[in-house]
Amino acid sequence: MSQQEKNMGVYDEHQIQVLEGFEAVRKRPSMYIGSTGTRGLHHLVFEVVDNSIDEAMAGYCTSIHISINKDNSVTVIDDGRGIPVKEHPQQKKSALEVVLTMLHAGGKFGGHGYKVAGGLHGVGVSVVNALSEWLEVEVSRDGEKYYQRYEQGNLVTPLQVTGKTSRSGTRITFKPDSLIFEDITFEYQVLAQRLREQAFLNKGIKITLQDRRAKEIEEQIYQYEGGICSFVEYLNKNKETFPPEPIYIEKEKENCYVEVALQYCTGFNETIFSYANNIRTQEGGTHESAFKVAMTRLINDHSRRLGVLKENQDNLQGEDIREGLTAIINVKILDPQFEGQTKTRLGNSEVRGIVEGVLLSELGDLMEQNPSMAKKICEKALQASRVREAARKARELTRRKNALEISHLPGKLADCTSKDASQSELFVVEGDSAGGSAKQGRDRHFQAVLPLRGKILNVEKARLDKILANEEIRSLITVLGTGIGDDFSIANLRYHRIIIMTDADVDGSHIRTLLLTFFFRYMEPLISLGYVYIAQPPLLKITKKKKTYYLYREAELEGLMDEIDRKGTSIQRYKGLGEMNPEQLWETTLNPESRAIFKVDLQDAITANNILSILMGEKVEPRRRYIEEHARDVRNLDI
Ligand code: 0RA
Repeated sequence: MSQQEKNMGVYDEHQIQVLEGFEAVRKRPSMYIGSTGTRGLHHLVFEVVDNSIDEAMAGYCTSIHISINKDNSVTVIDDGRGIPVKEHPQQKKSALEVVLTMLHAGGKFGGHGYKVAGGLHGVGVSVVNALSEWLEVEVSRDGEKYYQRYEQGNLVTPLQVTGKTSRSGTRITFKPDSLIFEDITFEYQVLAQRLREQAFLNKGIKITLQDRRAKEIEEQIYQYEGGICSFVEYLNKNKETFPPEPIYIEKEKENCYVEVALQYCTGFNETIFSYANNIRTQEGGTHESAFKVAMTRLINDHSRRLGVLKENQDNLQGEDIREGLTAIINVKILDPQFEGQTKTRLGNSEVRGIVEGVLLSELGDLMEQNPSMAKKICEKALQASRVREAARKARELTRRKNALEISHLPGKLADCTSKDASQSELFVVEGDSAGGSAKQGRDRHFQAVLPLRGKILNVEKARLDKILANEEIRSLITVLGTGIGDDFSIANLRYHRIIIMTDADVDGSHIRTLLLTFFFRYMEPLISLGYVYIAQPPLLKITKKKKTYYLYREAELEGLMDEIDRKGTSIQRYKGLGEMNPEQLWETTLNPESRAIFKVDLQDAITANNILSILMGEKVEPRRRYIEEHARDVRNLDI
């Protein structure tokens, strides 16, 4: 960032705008952080870290350190400017206190510099403060160290000078309030994943994540000089790729920073992640569509020029050009507008022309300088267009068939009586015997069961025409009612909960992964709109006299045995769903009152993408290694 822009973004106490107090936050936490479950809990950390990242984007912070402490409190340390501490002119208290106690105060709405403040985050550190049992802040600024402590958002230790310092920065430690959150246990992987992503998006920044809860401290450092190029390499880790190094473009134009990295794989899938001000724009937007438009134009122009496309041939289509493409589009703008159902579509119209212009000139130059690479891309797109034509014919065939079959859903489906999709659940069950128990055990008013025989086709490796020829996939598509790919329509979805129910073993994980791959590739909105769930059947049943306990994790056994007297207990280990009778299945896995199910979260799409390509891709060695490493910890295969 230029010096001029740095100056433009100089904040002081005066610019902090105060909007309102925060009593409401503790009453209705979900309004501010989405939920009081795991997602909301981790959101607290991201909220604080986002502020540090803002400092980095403004050019003042190079390093962020996050630690999960023994008591489940979290410490975030950065070397930014430090939150201002002087008296706020209107509020008559220190700016630090304003930032920590007033909603939306923090200079974020001052309109200077690229800010994370988006539709999802940017509620402010004050919300973290309000939802913490306690929070301590230490600011290093102007040669001094300052300290404050809050409890449930109330100031208990007013601003103190605690010493001298030659550095600057902010250190915040907070402990989530267990009165607010269902469970205050942080998950290392959830934090790791998003912090890694942030490190990719802000090249050079050093993000350290430390877990101090175990005897041996776990620590990982995320720092990528290659930025989003490293991100593309990470996504393509186990794939065959070209060109050998991702293509990289970076330009700042009219207060808009544009950065794109891309690389092709020999496979068929399109993996495009776009971001605006470090927020993943799941629903795309002007930056992403500009990227697609520019790519389509460039590849068509070059295909003509290089003679790959003859005069009498039609233009290549966007989807052909993007087959096998992995790309990251990262823009940073002053005033991002987020739109759409999940507020993850960038709406700023000025971005369209800027991104398109940058790509046409920069990527155009690169392709001209490297005609052999350009030719390879053009030829791959041409090949894709030929196959698309073949697949279209195959699809028309299935569509016609479906039209005939629509009146009778597949015979193995045990449908529910309710016709109200919002009330209905579909259990997709591994194997006929478990399917039988589920059919008997369910509440047929709102629960439908579709048993799947054996493993469904590996959709990562197969093309559309083959996928559609597969019996299990076809019945799944018919039962869900939505269609797939471009024909997908959420309005026709017949169940608002699709619950994948597989055994708690490696085979079960595999089937679950296959199903998720299929949803992820061909019915993505099902996942992003939160309709897909994973059932968690118990591993163990402990009986003592008349009492029954179901355990979902091996690790819980010891705790339970310490609690109850070991004498006279019997332990049953479930090898599969098939071993449960209908009543047990109802109690543990079907009954909404007592079952454990997880919503599948597309925030994990990046992890999913990697796990999927490891498990399903062409290279055998990483798959073997992955399965060996995770065979004992089946939960890790959850996506
Ligand atoms: C308000 C104004 C300024 C910085 C910050 C807040 C700030 C907040 C956090 C939260 C974690 N780390 C942070 N670092 C900075 C601008 C400061 C200035 O003008 O000097």
